[in-house]
Amino acid sequence: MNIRVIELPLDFGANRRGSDMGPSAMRLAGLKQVLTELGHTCEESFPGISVPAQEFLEEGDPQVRFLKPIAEACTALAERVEQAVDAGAFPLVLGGDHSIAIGTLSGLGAAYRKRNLRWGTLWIDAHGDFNTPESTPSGNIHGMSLAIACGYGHPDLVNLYGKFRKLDPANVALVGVRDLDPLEKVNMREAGVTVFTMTEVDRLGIAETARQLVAFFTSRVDRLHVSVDMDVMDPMIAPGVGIPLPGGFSYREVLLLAEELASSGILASAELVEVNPVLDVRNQTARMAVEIAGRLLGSRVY
Ligand code: 4U7
Ligand code: MN
Ligand code: MN
Ligand code: MN
Repeated sequence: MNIRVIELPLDFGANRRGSDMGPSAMRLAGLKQVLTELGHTCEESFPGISVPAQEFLEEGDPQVRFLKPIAEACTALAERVEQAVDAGAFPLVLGGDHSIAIGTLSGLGAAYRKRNLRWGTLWIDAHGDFNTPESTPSGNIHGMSLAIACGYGHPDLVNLYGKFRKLDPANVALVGVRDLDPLEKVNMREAGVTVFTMTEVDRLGIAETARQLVAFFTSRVDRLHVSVDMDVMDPMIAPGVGIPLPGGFSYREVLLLAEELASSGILASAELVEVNPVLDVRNQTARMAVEIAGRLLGSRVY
């Protein structure tokens, strides 16, 4: 497969600084070597998208902080993601905080719409990222990105890259969820997304959860996008994230899930976000992210 690596080093969708260094940390952790050793070719989306540091920017509306620069950067990302799909490459997007998914999902939405392909998204995250400017307790856009792609939120972001709904919430599943805000929960129920909370993963076990997720997507869509927020992991394994929450995925659980998704036959793009080297210990969160990328792109020991 031809993998096109697309970076968006942006951290102002979140409260804590530092996830803008995520792409460098994942490269340092050997991303390219891992993918090339699996037999893939790796190309760069060049030139990169340049993002101003937070110090140079106006926060603007406190309910949608840094809306303008995020919209700008996400538009540039959407273009690159669409071009990658057009070129027949596998887009691998590196963040950045999770607000960058607005760009990724917009680009995918545009690319699949013109091909008349059904597509869905698996959101692997401790959070729902389903807030709106009305429901958000923080004003941070990384807590709104999935809602935006499904058509709920600030019009400048919902209509970014075209006035159409980028992603059908009926084709969205979340897994690993263990912290939702009260109104965010209401938004998610209204939209009708499918949720596997961490409690459900505990009950079913990860093998059965993965089986059900693969069945869900293969029965509904032609193409699957996977968005991995590293805070889904247990902080013992991945401490380098902005919002560490106890009780997350173990090392083996996330890798089994990734392998099952790889064998679904419909995985067509992926995104790794919220790696924060400032908060990390010896780059282990970036190394974990690279392992996940390797499994998503098909490593088998035997
Ligand atoms: B992430 C939060 F209030 N829900 O909206 C919010 F708890 O991309 C957190 O998943 C959002 O890391 C987390 O600010 C966004 C908060
Ligand atoms: Mn997230
Ligand atoms: Mn999260
Ligand atoms: Mn919360």
